[in-house]
Amino acid sequence: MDLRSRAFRAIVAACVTLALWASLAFMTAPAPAQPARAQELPSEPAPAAWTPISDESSGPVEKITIIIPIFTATHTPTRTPTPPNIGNFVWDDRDGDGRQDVGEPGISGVTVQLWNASKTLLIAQTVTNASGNYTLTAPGPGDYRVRVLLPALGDQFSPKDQAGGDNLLDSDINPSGINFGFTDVFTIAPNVISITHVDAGIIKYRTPTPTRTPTPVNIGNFVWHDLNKDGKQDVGEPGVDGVIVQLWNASKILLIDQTVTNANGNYTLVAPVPGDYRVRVLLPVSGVGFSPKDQAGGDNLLDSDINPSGINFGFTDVFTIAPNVISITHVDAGLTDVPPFPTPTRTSTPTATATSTPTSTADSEADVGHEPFVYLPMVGR
Ligand SMILES: [Ca+2]
Ligand SMILES: [Ca+2]
Ligand SMILES: [Ca+2]
Ligand SMILES: [Ca+2]
Repeated sequence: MDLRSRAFRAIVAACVTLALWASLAFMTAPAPAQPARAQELPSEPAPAAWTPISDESSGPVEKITIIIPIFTATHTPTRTPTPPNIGNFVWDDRDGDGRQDVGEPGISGVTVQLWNASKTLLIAQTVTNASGNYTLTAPGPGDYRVRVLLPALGDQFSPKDQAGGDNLLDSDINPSGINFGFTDVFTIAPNVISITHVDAGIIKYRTPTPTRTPTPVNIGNFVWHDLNKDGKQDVGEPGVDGVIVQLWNASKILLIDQTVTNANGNYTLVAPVPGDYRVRVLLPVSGVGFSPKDQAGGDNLLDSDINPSGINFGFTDVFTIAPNVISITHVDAGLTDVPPFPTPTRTSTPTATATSTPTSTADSEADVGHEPFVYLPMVGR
């Protein structure tokens, strides 16, 4: 074919036109949705390339290079960033030391938030699960703070950074100051996908255990006539009426309470509070003695507890009333050689002596055991 032939030139012109139209169409691909733009195109001045090739204006055409722009979708292999996770533990710091100790459980239902570093933007929020764990997701690497909301009135945050530098065992929330409730700012580096050491110790408010008003403790209860003097409360051995029984402190310098046995030989003393005490029994009349102590094979309900001799003559040993005890009934006294009939009539009520402090019980055993004023009737025998 002759390159200068009219037909060939027409073909070339058509190809150029098509190529240009294709390029224009490609470059304005989104534009077809805009009718105005589409309408403008035909009215624009035709580019030079549109100039028809004519026999008069052009000489022989040896070579025509047609450059058709090719638009390919450029695929840049940028990694879609994995949103980093932040966690993970809110726990009940029962000893309040700021360490995650064995036996300190997680707390569920605690609101945990992710904030920007300047605390002006709440980014994410979640709630701890049944184990006290939480996960917040940050949008990407950067600087953040975690905030924890105290779950109940009176709760406090544990002291921060108290695990000797072990970030997995400490608490990271500021318990006071301008950043109260927030961690310090931490940075998530671009290559980090998860951090699990942002923890919060909470010292739960616990209703204080009400201090129990000590219930006065009753101490009793039996003074009996140990007929066979064996130190055991045997069948047929009666109680002794009218015997003075006292409650003393352990060191025997303070008389606390005093009473007198009833017709059945029973008595009750009242200790104001739990503590260490001694009971003292005053021999009613001259000639009466105490039974041997602790002779019932360990049965404290059947023996006598008064020292019949020695430095603590007339007293029991020290016994302790524990805080949970409201009554003890095993402090007993066996008396020997109790006269069968009342001797002298009641001449005086020895209440006055009760207030006198015996200065030295130890060095006057005989006197202690035989109070000269004690002449109480042995009635009811
Ligand atoms: Ca702890
Ligand atoms: Ca930590
Ligand atoms: Ca006996
Ligand atoms: Ca006893």
